[in-house]
Amino acid sequence: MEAGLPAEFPRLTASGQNRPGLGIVHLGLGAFFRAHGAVYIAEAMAASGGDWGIVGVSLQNPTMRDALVPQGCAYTVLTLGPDGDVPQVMNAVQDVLVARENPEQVLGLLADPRIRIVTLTVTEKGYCHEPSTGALNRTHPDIVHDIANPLPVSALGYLVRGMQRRRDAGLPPFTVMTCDNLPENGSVVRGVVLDLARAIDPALADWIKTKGRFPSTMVDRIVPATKPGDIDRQARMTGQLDLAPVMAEPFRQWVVEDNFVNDARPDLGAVGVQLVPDVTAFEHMKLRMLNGTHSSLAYLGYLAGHETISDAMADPVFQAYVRRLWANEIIPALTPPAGEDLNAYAEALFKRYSNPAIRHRTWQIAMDGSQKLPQRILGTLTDNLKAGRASPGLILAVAAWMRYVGGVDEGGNPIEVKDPLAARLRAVSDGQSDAGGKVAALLSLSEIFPSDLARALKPELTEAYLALVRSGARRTIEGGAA
Ligand code: CS2
Repeated sequence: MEAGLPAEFPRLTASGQNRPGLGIVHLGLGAFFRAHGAVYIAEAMAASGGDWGIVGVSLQNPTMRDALVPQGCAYTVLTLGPDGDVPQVMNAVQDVLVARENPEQVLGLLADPRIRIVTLTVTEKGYCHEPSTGALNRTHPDIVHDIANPLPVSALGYLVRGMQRRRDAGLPPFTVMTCDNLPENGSVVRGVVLDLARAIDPALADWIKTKGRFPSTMVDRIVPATKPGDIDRQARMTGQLDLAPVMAEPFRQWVVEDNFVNDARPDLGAVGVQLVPDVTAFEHMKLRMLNGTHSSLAYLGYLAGHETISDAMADPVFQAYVRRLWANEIIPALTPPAGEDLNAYAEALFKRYSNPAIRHRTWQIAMDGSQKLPQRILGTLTDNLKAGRASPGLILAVAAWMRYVGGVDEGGNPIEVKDPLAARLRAVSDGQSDAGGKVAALLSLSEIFPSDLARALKPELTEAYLALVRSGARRTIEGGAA
């Protein structure tokens, strides 16, 4: 047992009740899926039966397996609401594998006829695509590796080689259901899977194209990374030690395109999942209204010294800023999905962000900005430019990202920038001495910024960047420009 853990509590164990048969492999088992998709799937099995037990796969890191397997893969979801914390022990996960340790075992499982769905949360960068175009990055080292080797390293490699084994065994493909925050995420994963399959075996690409199903999904629940103190808190609350609890807000939503191989899926409709023919409008609403403002609050909030989103939301300057973003810049560029009122959605987000029990660090959300900005912020900026609508708040957010990736905060302290392009971003920014040069150099990264948008944004972005350097994030927002 690690030092400092509450050793007086017995370890959580899986309940003795009948466990479901296997049906799903999940690639990238982290906190989010365990508090979102896995909860819905467990509830769907409880409501309507079906064998949809989940095997989680970590691609690289054994930490999740090492925490979960000794406790029978059970874990606690602690819902942190205004009325207190509510623990719920989940038993839907049946096993956890580490792909890097045993790729053959993972491929064998993907070719198992019991597996009918592969779900994914591998974050934006896990799709090895160019965020601005959606095309597979054929020079990505993992993709170069997976084209040349039958034992893959990337999530996409596992999907393609898993499909290959199923085709060779005369089985139908599994449905690929991505749960990552990308627009038209089903089309994105379908596109990169087909690109990779074509490079490996063109006939396989045709087979996947005809028989494969890649439903798009909109996923939503705020689930900050579990912190060491959370383990202690969970143990004191339930009397059992869980080395992998997850902390989540009460709200959750899942909108799924009803498009599965042989219609085989858990009875998600029975537990509040919205099954629809087209998810696009829901994805745009969520990615722009939630994730777009999350990222804006993350960069500006971090620079202003706010550790979490709820800290930023306790600051009236940030409250007014986020309300202006929704009202003046984001909502006017959206088409509401059927049954949604965007003003009410914004009001609900305001309350969700303000929940002080959720300690969601601005630093965590600031991660991987190069992969997030296009769908969260740049799409709205493009639409606003076309409509002749001003976007001072979102432009300030992009300027704050530029400041942030420069790697030095407003007090002159280093920032630990986590991003697949971190080294390049830093070099590009350091290579220029003045604000105009830095902004222009960062805008020239075509995998993030389409060239038309870059050209149009440059003057205002340079102004905003200069204001951040001169006055700091909080005073710049307060000064009213944004
Ligand atoms: C956040 C999301 O970390 C981030 O970038 O914006 O994880 C966000 O909390 C979820 O998408 C909420 O559904």
